[in-house]
Amino acid sequence: MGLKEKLFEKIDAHRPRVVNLIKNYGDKPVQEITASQVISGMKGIKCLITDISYLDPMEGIRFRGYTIPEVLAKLPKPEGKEQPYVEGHFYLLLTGDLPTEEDVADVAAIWKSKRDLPEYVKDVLKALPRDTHPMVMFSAGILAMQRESKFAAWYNAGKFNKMDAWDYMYEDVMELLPKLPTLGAYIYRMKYKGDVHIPADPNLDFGGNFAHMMGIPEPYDDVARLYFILHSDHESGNVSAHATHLVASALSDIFYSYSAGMDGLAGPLHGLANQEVLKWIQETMQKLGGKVPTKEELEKFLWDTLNSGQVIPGYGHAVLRKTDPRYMAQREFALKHLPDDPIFQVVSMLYEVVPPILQKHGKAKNPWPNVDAHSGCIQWHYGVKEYDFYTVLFGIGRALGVTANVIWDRGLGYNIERPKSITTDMLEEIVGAK
Ligand code: HAX
Repeated sequence: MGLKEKLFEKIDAHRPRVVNLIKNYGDKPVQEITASQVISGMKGIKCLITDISYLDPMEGIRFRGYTIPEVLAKLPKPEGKEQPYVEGHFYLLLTGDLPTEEDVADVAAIWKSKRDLPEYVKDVLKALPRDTHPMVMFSAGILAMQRESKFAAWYNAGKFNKMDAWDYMYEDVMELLPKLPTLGAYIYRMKYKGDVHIPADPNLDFGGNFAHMMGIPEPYDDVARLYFILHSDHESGNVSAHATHLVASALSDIFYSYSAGMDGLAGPLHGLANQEVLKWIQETMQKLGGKVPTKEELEKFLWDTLNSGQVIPGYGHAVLRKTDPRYMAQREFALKHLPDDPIFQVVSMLYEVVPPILQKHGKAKNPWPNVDAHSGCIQWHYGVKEYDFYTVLFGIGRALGVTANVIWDRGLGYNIERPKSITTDMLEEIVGAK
């Protein structure tokens, strides 16, 4: 059975559960909400629903119920490669089932036929000043392709109905996803490599072809596969996933909605953390004599950082309470492929010395490293030294999860999002503050 047929079977089987919840349990309370949750970014409010991934505080992210080590072990891999096909991971996110080799080959065949960028997208990118941020280029390139949307054309033709909307959203997603590595590599080579481009290799998969178009040899193809899979989804309340879902809830197509998600990812509190960690490590090394510091030097530097009121970048997490498995997956890769890299050695030393210091410091609820403590170091090692580009890499990966979510949103007929706001006076009155 092809991906689309399988998906429809799953959506159709799921629909009665949503109807049952709304019809028979619609007025049951889910939780109590406090004033601080209302004021402080709605943290912990259970008001979104997704089956694509779930973030367990102790285990980290589970994709369709599978932990990261399970996903990396169970998904099919290209011959002779260490990391799985991105195509297979998308199949898993979308259907909830592990793909066979044949399923992966089907997705790969569809994606290969759709990965060329329209010429007008290149024109849009070229028209932007060359010092434009790569995330602006990425978002603009995606938005420019909106004219390709089958969902928008179908809606505009007056044919919209809730039962079929997933089909048009699916078609748009399958048009968009394979173009993202091409768009990312095009931006990279235009901006940083003298506008000299490398054509796609028809024999390569999503991750392999991205590495090829970036002009970076093996094992960067495995870095790309790993990176895209690790960043694919993190529940649906993070800014990029939520923004994509929110905009799509207005029945905007995937080009509008994913572009909006990328605008959120570009913010310093979201997708920028990986470059900030790398910058901090490099500045730390600089301050400590331009070499790998000793443990004692590093410990003193970390205490000075904390005592001056700053945080240790790459450590702590709003939900996780142990080492981020996305960090561990990258650490395993680095231990095998770049054990002597000086930046990795500092990353490793930090892993040893930061947690006990943060525990002694006593503030951070989670003293363990998050994904961003590691990712910049691997990119730098393979020659991607342009910090600003790192968020584009994150964005290509994030597309896999957020697009799967939006297809399901349409499949299950979820409504336009419209939470209620109140004034400060009203909140004060509700909680008895005046
Ligand atoms: N170093 C020093 N202090 C830290 C800390 C760290 N790495 N992490 C948390 N704390 C402090 C907080 O600043 C807070 O102090 P105050 O009470 O004085 O405000 C206290 O410990 C409690 O914070 P928390 O509840 O443990 O953590 P939050 O949920 O508030 O914040 C953050 C989570 C990830 C933002 C936080 O741990 C942090 O700033 N870490 C460093 C930056 C970083 O690594 N960001 C990347 C996050 C990964 C991610 O989600 N990417 O998308």
